[in-house]
Amino acid sequence: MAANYKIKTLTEFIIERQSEYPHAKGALTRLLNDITTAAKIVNREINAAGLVDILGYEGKKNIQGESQKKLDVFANEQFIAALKGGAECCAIASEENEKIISFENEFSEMGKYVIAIDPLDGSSNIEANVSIGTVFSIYRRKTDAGEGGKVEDLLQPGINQVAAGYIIYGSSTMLVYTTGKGVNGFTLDPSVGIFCLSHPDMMFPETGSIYSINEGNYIYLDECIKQYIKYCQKEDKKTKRPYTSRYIGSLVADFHRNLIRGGVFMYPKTKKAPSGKLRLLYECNPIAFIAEQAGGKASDGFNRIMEVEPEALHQRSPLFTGPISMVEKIEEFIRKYKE
Ligand code: P6P
Repeated sequence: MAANYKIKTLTEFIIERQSEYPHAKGALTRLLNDITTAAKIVNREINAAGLVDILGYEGKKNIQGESQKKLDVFANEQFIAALKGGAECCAIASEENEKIISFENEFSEMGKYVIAIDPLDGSSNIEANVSIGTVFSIYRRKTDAGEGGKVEDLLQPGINQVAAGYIIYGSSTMLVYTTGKGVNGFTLDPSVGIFCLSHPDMMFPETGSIYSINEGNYIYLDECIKQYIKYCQKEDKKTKRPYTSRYIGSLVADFHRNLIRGGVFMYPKTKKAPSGKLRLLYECNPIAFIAEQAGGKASDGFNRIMEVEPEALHQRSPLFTGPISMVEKIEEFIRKYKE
């Protein structure tokens, strides 16, 4: 007799929680549905990428000066199209575009939300078949409705996020998101194209034994981070050290593994990247919102990531995120060995 259990779909889950957001009147629900619609299309192409000629470089460079892979461009186009057509969003800041994309049509101009998005983070891993991801933040617009969104609608501190999430395109495709009342994970059933609740109420373990950093940057790191890495590698039965080093070079994949198994992710400033590498708006802030809602912490080494006031769309920030105790230990080293 098959277990008679009820799978909860993302749509059912959002509707069930709708009562927690009376002011949203379904708009947030529609926004999240727009995002997951685009994610399903991107997922299909990623899974097919090995089969069709969609790998390889589009021949252009994005505003980061990085060669754009066709999937980057494709993913960016899908999320922009879905959000533009959804009429809830009046502007987007995307990693792939230097300026904001303001939606100037009669429906979108009445949209109350703006989105910061990295449509396909870690895309340099595509041909290595390593998990990659989409990362997004949702904010309420600050400017009055009636025209397309403005850059000031996007330059908001992370504490103003209404929702944030990531989609990880891996051995299974998952959506993990928060609206400020916990973190929930949904796994895509590709046979029917439905995201089903698979990881309710996700929380970091109290502490962890994984540290994630690109140790290839060792010679470019500040002394405090070198000392912390040595701390991780020292034996101590009480704190389960030496820790295990796990780093895949794809933020969403590294963060997701650490959220599930307990570990700290670090992308500090280096001599090569004096402000860190990761982008505040569409990488650090959404990850920070999820981390905090999962009982963890996200800092730039000195400040809570979500309290940093953005000054530019693509500004970078150092990022340390994971269980509170692990992030605080790093901050202790940063204070102790500050140069
Ligand atoms: P590095 C991918 O390019 C990315 O933006 C993040 O997904 C990832 O965490 C980081 O860069 C990896 O950078 O310098 O270690 O290769």
